[in-house]
Amino acid sequence: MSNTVYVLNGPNLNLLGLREPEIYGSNTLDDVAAMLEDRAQDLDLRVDVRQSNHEGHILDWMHEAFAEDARAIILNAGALTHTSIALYDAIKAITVPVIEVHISDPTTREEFRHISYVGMAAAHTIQGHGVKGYVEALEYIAAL
Ligand code: CA2
Repeated sequence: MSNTVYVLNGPNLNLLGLREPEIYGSNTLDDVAAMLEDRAQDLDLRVDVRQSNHEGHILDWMHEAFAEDARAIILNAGALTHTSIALYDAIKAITVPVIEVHISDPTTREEFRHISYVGMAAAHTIQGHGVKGYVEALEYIAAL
């Protein structure tokens, strides 16, 4: 098994820190990548942080993580969380543990965010802890 953790971010997360700071805070995705790289060093892990607005890219990256025998996947699938059975199937199909992360807590927001297909298949979920939830997910993976 490699020591690489894929950190996959779905639709609109390229806007992190630039829009809706009252919900998602003011850190950008580059800031999150820097935080994770920092923590990964201490934990003897490597992070590969990616973002796409296209569901197929996220699916292809999950398959890549499986083919590369990655340590784990941290997945913030954005709104695809609440719609994508394809992501559910991908998580079930691969043996790489998937940790679901949400910056906000979708269960306290609009009802359409209350279902998580990702969460139905993921090994663990961290939500509502802001961007530090990504670092917590990395620590969780290091302890597996
Ligand atoms: O809280 C989260 O991390 C979410 O996954 C974010 C998604 C939302 O659809 C989920 O319900 C919960 C939305 C991503 C939109 O990303 C933006 C980030 C900053 C500013 C604007 C949009």
